[in-house]
Amino acid sequence: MSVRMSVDVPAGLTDLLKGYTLEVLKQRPVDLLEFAVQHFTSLRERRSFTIRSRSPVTRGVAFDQDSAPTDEEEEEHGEEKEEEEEEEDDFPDDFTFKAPPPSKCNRRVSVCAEAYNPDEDEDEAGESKVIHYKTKAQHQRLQEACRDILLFKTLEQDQFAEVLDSMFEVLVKPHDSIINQGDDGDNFYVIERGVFDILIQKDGSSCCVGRYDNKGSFGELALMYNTPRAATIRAAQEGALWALDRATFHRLIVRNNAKKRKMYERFIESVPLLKSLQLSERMKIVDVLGMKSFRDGELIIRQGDSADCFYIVESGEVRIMIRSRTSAGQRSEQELEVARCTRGQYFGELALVTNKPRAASVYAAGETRCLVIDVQAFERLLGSCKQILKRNIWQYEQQLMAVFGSSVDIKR
Ligand code: 1OR
Ligand code: 1OR
Repeated sequence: MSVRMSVDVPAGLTDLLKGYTLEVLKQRPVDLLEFAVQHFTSLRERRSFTIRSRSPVTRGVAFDQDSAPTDEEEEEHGEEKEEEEEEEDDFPDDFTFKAPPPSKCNRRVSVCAEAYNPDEDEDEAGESKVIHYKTKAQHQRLQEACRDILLFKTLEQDQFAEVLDSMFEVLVKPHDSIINQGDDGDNFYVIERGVFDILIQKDGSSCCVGRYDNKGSFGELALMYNTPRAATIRAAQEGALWALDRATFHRLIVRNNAKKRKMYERFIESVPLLKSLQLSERMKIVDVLGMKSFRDGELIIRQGDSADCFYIVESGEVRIMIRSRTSAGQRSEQELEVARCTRGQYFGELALVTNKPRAASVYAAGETRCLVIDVQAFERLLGSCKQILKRNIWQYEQQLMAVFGSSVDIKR
């Protein structure tokens, strides 16, 4: 005999669970329980928060902007809605979740830089906007983490705002693998805090080739070139990341790269240091570089600081200044100009090649624009230029002797 049980499913429960499930499928968190805590906490905070954010999102964890009300509609129905919200479930009955555009994660094709044309990648990108609600504090932390991310530096302001809207927080515990070498790419990650090891599988064993220390970003390669993940990224301690999904990364970053290539192709070709590289290698440099502008006299590099990037002057000029120490160990007050770099010349390579602190301070002489490459990309992409860099470093030593004489010891 079969027994029928009648169970009352509380209103809103299905949508609540559906929302969580969708987010899990989209974001693929490492820790489901931790993610559930974050997800539902964020929902609860949102409910008790009168939302007046720049983006027109009023509810929902991530949904298509089209389904959100406009500012005018919000104004009109403002009071009414606040009352409604008091009594309402988390999701209204007519709320529809929009699944992210299908990813091509299961398509694992190796694409080299020349063959890949982001302009042709219309369908991959999709046009739907995904917005992840953030509290004010979260938004501030996200902005701070993204301030120096080179891939974002050449975006227009509204594109950058869209990127921020689309990002979501991922909390990690020690030993969590955020990315596994060989996997398909899902997200791009920006570090808010934490130390992350870069591991490469070599001859059957895993070798740590570098580390991110509380700043930077990773996971762009598999998304840009549709290749398997090139390295494993593992948390060395508890930390927090901000993730950008593959579709949004394509729509905003990869498309922007097509523009960047057009803008910088000729210039990069003319940089003597990069002459020996193949076109595809130069394009890979363009894909990951950022651009920074400096005002007259602005400090670009401070002597003694630790190094995380390398610069090429695009326009203007920089002054290389050295504060020496005498053999008695005294640091001289005065900085002495030892060199200048103009368009096409590079600086900031020395500390990356020698693994030592910055050997000099660098200031902008007039309005200056520089292309910037981070240390990981420098290691990855400029390995074959190292001979040239080393030869030029030897020239510094000679200059040094000529300027200060042999009695002066330059310490950083
Ligand atoms: P991804 O999508 O391939 C792994 O996923 C990420 O690790 C990769 O993007 C980069 O963002 C990041 N070689 C390859 N990938 C690296 C490297 C790297 N460093 C960081 N990533 N090398 C180490 C350079 C210090 C070269 C090793 C031979
Ligand atoms: P960095 O990473 O040490 C400062 O950051 C940059 O200034 C350095 O890389 C070089 O790119 C540049 N002559 C010319 N340029 C120099 C010199 C230098 N030192 C650093 N940079 N030196 C000769 C002085 C007459 C000093 C050599 C130690």
